[in-house]
Amino acid sequence: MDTALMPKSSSKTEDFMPINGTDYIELYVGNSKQAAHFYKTAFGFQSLAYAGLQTGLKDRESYVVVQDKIRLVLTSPLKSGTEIGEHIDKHGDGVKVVALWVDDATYAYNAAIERGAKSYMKPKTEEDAHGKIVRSGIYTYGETVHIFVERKNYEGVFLPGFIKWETPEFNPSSTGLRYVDHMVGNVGWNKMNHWVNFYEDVLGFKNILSFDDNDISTEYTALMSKVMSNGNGRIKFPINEPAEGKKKSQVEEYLDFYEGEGVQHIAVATDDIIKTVRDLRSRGIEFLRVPETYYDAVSDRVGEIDEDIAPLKELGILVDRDDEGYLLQIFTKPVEPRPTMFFEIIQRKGAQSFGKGNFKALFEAIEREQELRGTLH
Ligand code: TYF
Ligand code: FE
Repeated sequence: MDTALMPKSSSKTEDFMPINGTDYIELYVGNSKQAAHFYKTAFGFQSLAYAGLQTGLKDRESYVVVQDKIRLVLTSPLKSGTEIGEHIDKHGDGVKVVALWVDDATYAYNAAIERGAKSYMKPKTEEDAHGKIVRSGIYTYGETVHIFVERKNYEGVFLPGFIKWETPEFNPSSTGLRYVDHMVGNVGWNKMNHWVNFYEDVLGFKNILSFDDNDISTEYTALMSKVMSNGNGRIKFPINEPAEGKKKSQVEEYLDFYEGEGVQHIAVATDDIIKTVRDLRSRGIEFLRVPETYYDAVSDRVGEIDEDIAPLKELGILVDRDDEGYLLQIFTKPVEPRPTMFFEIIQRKGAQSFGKGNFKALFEAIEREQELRGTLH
């Protein structure tokens, strides 16, 4: 059949942008060597790959760390005046690339560009002794980009140009983090629907959940959020925008400090959140706390769960239930000086939602942090 003659509705029902999962997340940071050390020591990542002066690069150095399916690339410039350095000057440390694993990076790029995406990187083949990789890229919100990675003909450690990074004397154990569950973007005032349409039109994602300012508000602050998911559900991108309240929305605070739109949090999944959080705390990771009274009502709200309430209360882990099951989640404080990016640790026990029942307690905890740093006006 001539596909040009196919009605638009039928091409909309099929998944024109198959994505296998998150490939890697690249952060532009002031000191990639020390950042890699932090992600190993505090979060339990392992050394994976390196590219920099030793591999012939003159302008940048990247360290790649891995924990199960999660790969983080930490990149810093080696001189002034680079695009990376300018990104860091403007935004502080933050996520530049959310890389998506696809079977065909040339097709993915052409499909996205045809549907209106702005090009970041034309399809490019990179080769070494271990095979070849094709990568291409498009812009999303702010200066953030998506890079499509095709690795079906590659057996190397990460990407061509990278060498294995081995640190036989220092390999802190895993904290049980398994995969990227979702990644949240903060976008500008009244820009949520623009980016919802972008993910629908350009990548064929669907809006699976929406929260308005009535769902997500406390007495003082508010935001709105829509969750976008790809066809197989492996990629979930909630998009937040600030909303008016008596005081400054946490999303507006982010936009002020990041000086633009960007990734707000990376949610990583574990199979044993009590063990993971206990381990992370012992390694110096700081988490937001809800008041102890949160736990007085938790059993009535979520019913029977496998875990004892005592360790959840001790560690500050939150619980929520939906039609399909329940979830446990907790949020770190920002992991850089600016109150911008943070991590969520999540364990799903059937629930595919995002913890709506925790929003109020969580946002009040965030407000207490805003108050402490003097940004809750
Ligand atoms: O990803 C989510 O939707 C949840 C809740 O600023 C959430 O983790 C939403 C907005 C926000 C912090 C957490
Ligand atoms: Fe989240």
